[in-house]
Amino acid sequence: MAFNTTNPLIQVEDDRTGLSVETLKRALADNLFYLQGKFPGIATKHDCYMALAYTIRDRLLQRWLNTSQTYLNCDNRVVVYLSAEYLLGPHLGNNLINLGLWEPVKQAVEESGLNLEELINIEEEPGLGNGGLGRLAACFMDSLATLEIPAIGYGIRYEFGIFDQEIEDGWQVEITDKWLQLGNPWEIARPEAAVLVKLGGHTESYTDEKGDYRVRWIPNNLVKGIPYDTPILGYKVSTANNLRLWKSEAAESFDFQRFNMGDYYGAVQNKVTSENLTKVLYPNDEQLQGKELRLAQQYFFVSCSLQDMIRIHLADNPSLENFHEHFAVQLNDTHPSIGVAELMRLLVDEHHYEWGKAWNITQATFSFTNHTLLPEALEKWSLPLFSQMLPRHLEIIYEINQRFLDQVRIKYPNDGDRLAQLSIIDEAGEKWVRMAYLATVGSHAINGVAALHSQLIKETILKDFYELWPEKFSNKTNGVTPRRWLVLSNPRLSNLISSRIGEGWIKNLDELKQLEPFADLAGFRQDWRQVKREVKQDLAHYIKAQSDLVVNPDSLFDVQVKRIHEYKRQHLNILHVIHLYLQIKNNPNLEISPRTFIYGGKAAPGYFIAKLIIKLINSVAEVVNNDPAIGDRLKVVFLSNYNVKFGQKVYPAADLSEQISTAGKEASGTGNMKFSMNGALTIGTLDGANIEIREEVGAENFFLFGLTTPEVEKTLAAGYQPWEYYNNYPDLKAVVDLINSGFFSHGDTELFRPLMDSLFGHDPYLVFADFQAYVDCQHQVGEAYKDQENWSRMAILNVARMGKFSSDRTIREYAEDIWAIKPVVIELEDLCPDGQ
Ligand code: GPW
Repeated sequence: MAFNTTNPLIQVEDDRTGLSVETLKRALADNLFYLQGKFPGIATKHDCYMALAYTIRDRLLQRWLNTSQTYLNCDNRVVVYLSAEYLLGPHLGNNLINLGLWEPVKQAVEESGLNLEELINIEEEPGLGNGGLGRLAACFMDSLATLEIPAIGYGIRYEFGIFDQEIEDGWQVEITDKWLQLGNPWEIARPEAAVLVKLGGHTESYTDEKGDYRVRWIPNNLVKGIPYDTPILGYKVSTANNLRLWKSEAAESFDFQRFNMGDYYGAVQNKVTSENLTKVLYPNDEQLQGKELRLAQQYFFVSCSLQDMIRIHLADNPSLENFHEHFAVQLNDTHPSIGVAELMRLLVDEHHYEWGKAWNITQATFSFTNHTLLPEALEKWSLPLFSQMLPRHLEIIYEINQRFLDQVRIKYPNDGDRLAQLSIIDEAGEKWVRMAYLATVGSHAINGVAALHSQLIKETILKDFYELWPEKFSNKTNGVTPRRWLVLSNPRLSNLISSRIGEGWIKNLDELKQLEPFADLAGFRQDWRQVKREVKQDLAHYIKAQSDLVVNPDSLFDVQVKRIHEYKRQHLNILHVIHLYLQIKNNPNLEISPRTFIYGGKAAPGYFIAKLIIKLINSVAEVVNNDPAIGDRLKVVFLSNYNVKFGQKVYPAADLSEQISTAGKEASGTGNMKFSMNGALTIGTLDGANIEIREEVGAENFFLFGLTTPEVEKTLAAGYQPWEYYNNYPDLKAVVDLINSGFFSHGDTELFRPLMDSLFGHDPYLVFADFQAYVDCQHQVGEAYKDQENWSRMAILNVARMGKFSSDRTIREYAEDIWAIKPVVIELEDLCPDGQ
């Protein structure tokens, strides 16, 4: 056997690194036998998937090791992304794309009598996030690696990720996600790098040998954090950054201590508590629950990560004085913001830095991204809960707050109101720790995720902070990775694009601009429609398999996929469906563009109205889909268990992207970008990144409707009267009356009452106020779709103008403006240049 590996110094069998089809086939068979313990004859599809996954992992290990070695050997700055969520999606297909191995692997798999697509589909996706925030973290990890930026992602290895959704009798049912059940070939546990995290107890002051006043924290529980590492490959570069996720375990020594004192129950109880810490992801998107376990999760992963960084730093630095030069730490919303107090504790209590010095290091280390203005999502922890779990951190936060407010006092003497408004501790009634304030005070940079949102941050939730430090605030409009969201998910369109403008756009999305002239070529538009038609056909097959519904691939695919939320207004969408239904019923010969309405999204298990919206959609579907008078002019389908995997099927097949949140409520949105990148046109409000998408693609290629943010505010301030809209707009009245009559609920007039009550009673999302504008705009959409040539033209221009919305652009902006970091090229050849 030859030893021609890519690394001449590491002699391993070429079976593990070779890239020829023959070698890949042999590796597949070997892994099936040696790792899965199966012969081909008795192997399950999952065994084959595992064998293939290990085959690919072998071929990326060199990149992974070289990357971490390179980062250790040189004194580079490293970006640390701290996020409680990473919604990664399946790894296999993405890794094949990024390694450039799709073709040989496909051939090897086929020659082994298997089907690559089928194996890729078997992978259980790591659903370690709720929605946009977690998916953004995953896109950022992809872009960081592709841009060859040294980066570590830290997070939580939830044993149970976001629940699986099933629909029973139209209602959402939650099923436990068991993504780890059959093993995870992409992670490597590193028990040797475990760390200990304290919880609870009390603090004591003492004087050290030098006579200095110090505080020590005597916890009543100790938890062990075990890191699990997953490689994140860049696209066609040698960089493979590390995603390090922490799993909690009981710290045995602590148990023994208790056990010896006779507290057997207490010892076992602590073990249970410790192991529960990372069991399950809280399934609430943008809804604070205030649960103790959630705070423990946040503190646990942040403490593990900071301790890990300190260990890495001290391995080749004499002190922590230059810690902030080594690490730029980005806080993904407030979920990891306890890190500000934790780094202070580590520096002051454990490494004996003087407060002022520690504070400078801390502020220079952290920067903070806010992702929402919704009041119910702004994290605050009750003081009693906080002090019970993190007594030392509360003391530190008091000290941070006092010193901060002293500064404010100097700048604004005699302004008690301002002090109360800026205080990290909310003392108006019940006392709370305001985490966005802690993050803001502890960071040198604060950003929002789209232009409008960044502006609103400065005018609303962080207004007083903006007045203090205007220079800290900036905008970083979100983006998405074109590797997963175009190359992997839409190979047909990707190939069509590349056939005309080459493959440069995959790494430099601005190159899509070169497509613009093709919009005027009838032949290209024809090819474009052909691709869209095939992709829609694929989705139609999927819909048939999942819900036994036949949909027409020539109908307009009108899609809304995202978490179910009142502010995202899935109910506005279904009201329009009912309106169209009534139009046809009242005018049986009405010629409308046939439409297929596709919905997908999970509701937080405790969010009753969101679950009722799902029930309404399914109830309308049942009636509309089975009414012979409608034929195939309208079909409505709610596809269950919307996740990354399903997103990859649905974005490419959409004609129309529903981005209809109440203006001012959706911080950015990222689904809007994925749709547009795949050639869907948008119907949307002037909210979040919709505004910038419209600016890029041109107002004439975007269906705009609805109140603007100032109009929303004005309407609410004037005392919004939903009844007036109901009385003044006959189309709205007809739709609402039909629901209330029990038409969609087998005569039950009570079923949808809570939803109707909220729309009539207290609706901060102004559904009725935007109804008529939405219906009118949808009418224009339907008319526009009749002109297929022009529709294709608009779709091509949408794609051609999406360059801005690559997460590569976003990451470049963070790298330049906030992190001050440069790429480091990883060489595959010299892992150990000195032969160490
Ligand atoms: F509340 N987002 C989310 F700000 O998906 F933390 N979950 C969340 O818990 C929050 C925000 C949080 C989303 C925003 O809703 C969306 O507009 C944005 O595009 C996305 O975060 C990424 O920035």
